[in-house]
Amino acid sequence: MNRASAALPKPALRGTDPAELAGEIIERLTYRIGKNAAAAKSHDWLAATILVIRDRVIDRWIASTEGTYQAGGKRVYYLSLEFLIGRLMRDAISNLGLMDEMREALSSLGVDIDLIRELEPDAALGNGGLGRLAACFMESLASVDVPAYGYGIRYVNGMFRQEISDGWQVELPETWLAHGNPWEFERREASYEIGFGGVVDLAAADGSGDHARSWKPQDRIIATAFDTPVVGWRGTRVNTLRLWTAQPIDPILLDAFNAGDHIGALKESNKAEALTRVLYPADSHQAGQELRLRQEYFFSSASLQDIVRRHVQYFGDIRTLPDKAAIQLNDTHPAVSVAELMRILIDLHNLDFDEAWDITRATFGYTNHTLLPEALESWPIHLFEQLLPRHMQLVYAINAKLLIEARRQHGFDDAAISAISLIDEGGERRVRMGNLAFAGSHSVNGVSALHTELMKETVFAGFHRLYPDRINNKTNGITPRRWLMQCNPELTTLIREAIGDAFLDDTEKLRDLGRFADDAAFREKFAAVKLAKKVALSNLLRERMGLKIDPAALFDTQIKRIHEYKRQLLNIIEAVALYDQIRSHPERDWVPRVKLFGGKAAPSYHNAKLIIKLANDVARVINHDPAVQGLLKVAFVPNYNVSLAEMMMPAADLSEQISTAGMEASGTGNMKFALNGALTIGTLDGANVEMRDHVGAENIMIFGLTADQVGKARAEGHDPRAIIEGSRELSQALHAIGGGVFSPDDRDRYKNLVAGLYDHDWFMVAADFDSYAAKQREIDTLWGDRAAWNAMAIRNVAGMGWFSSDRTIRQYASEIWGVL
Ligand code: B1N
Repeated sequence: MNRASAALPKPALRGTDPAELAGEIIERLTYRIGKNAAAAKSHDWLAATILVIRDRVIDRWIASTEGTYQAGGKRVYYLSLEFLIGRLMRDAISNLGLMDEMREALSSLGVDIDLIRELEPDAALGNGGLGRLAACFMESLASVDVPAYGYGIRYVNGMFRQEISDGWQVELPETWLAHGNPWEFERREASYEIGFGGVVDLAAADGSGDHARSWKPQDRIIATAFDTPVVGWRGTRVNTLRLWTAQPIDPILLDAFNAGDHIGALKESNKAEALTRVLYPADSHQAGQELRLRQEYFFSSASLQDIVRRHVQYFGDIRTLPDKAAIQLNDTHPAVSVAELMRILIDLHNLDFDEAWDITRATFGYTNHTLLPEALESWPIHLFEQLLPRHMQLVYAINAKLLIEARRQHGFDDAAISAISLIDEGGERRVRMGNLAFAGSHSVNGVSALHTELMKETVFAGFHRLYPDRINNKTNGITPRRWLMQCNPELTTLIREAIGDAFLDDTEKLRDLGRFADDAAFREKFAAVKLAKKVALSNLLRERMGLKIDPAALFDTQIKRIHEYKRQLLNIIEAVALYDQIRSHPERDWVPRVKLFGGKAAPSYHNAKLIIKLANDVARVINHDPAVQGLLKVAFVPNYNVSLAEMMMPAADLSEQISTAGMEASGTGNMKFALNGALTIGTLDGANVEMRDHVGAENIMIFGLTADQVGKARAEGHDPRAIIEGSRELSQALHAIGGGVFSPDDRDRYKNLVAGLYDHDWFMVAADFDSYAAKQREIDTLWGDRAAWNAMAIRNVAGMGWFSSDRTIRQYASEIWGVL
């Protein structure tokens, strides 16, 4: 049905008056939920409220989509296996500018919007920074008015819920869809067949026969789209996040069922269901199972088919694809898309290889998010070939073209050839997804200046020699809507009173706040906002975990995935050293501190889980020791997620960004803290380097080895044992931990963890300890001069405007995608 829509009636646009909103909420409650106000529970009010705000979103969604079709311009496609979105209601209300109206409407019905909004489950379809970045990017794409689609998987079980039991992490499934999801719309017409396995007809594939039938998959599955609208700031534009779910072609094998095989009859159903069931919970680590590769191909193929179908439908000629579509690969997880587009162009659209290759490279861009060797994706040839036989052929063909060019035109020797090859020949032969993504893209970017330089020097040095213009930097950013205006309306109001409203649309205007650092009255108000956020967090932690903390203490916070390179261990060891010092010198003027930790460990990551246990063991001992006099508290906050981050970022005084230099690609939590007025203690790693440039070196606490020094120490061999023995503080703390002072029930629990520091200390914990501890004592002193502290915090807020994801997206748009 394609009727001229102008001739058909249109719904009246929805109003924004509080009385009208209240009336509609009652209407939805009655006719959609089936309850009257007297019987309605909090979750019913939430559902009715979402339906009302959703209508306003839909009005703009349809307008945006119509506008895009009419303009016929280029669209951006962001392919990501993770979108860590969090709650959506406040985001939608706030971006539509209806917060006051909605609050009033609900309050006229006797409902507190702040209470019901907490009932919305987090959409946690991601692990950490990479997934949250994708969510910030979606919001910024809409805010800066770029027509864009996000493509991903509609996991039934997203990130696991973390419980802490006897100090250990326990993983439980989180069922965010259990009570339905009012934000999604199934699009039955957007359905594609995805094949796996089978054989390739060789005669057909070599260019002679019928291309379309060269691959005969053995298994087939249907991908169906679910669309979620993403509202930009001030509702300017609403884009689509399209998530795929898998369905069987035959839901039930009736022959089998009728023959009495009731379980076998559901085989296809179960297979399909398993595919989009669960998010792999490994962050910065390769998830090596076959199911993961199936997920990657499933969503890549569905997205590519959808993009190509849309293009051909509207523009007719597949050859103009790069003029109308920019596809960004969020890390290598969708890298098989490069081979999939080649297959579609060659096998289904009959293009020759070279032409298909030009189109492919002109269409794709690839963002790298990590250089950690254990996170670089590669798949065993046999697995790849068995699951995707046609794609395997294409990978070989691409490789041949690449390596011949490198050898003949650039004189690459054997070592240089093997470094850029799409096939890793060391040991079991594997397909290197990073090299495939690099070769198949016209742009390859890192996520901070330092990370991008390291890409050129290390993992992609060979490719950089071959294509010196391809690698570029796009420093990450965060959306100031969620990470300032929504999570900290109090600070937002204070800033508006000081410098006006311009920063709401252009965060670089926050610069104007800098002059208020010297204004004593403003500093007082700024400190009052911070204290209010600390009180709110203290209340939450008391309710949730029975934790009692003093809001007047220095809140020292490290929240992020648990990973050895992020060095939560360094922070814990320093807590132990401080504990020793407080006990030895109770007469000194110690600064009351609360050390807060939060974060999830990959379920199979032994040391990360042990570090969680250690934080809890250390917390138990320190928090119960009367000799500490409450001057130091340590707490591990369970189930860190987006919603908890929204409470913890605004309440922090000190932000811990202490990764081993050269290992954190960017970090984005670092930006959220500083934007909310925390000072940073950090290494010169990732985006910390650029944060220092923007807030001023005198307003950030930098310590430790540089990336160059870490590289040298590792290359030349360093002696952690000598370092430890040379530091009284460190050796005492390690002695206590390793000897079982914090684990009397199992004295050897941390023996190996500590032995690792003496033996190799890959993450330079020992090497950086003294400089870290000294910096912490400087921080104690600074805290004593609260005027100076607050002035620095204000200068941090003032300097963070550049780290808006609007800026990042504008750079992608103009420098990579050719839109804007
Ligand atoms: O991506 C973030 C960066 O800010 C962080 O520094 C970086 O660690 C993070 C495999 C990853 N890199 N790689 C991953 C996640 C899941 C997975 O299965 C790798 N995450 C990052 C945004 O740029």
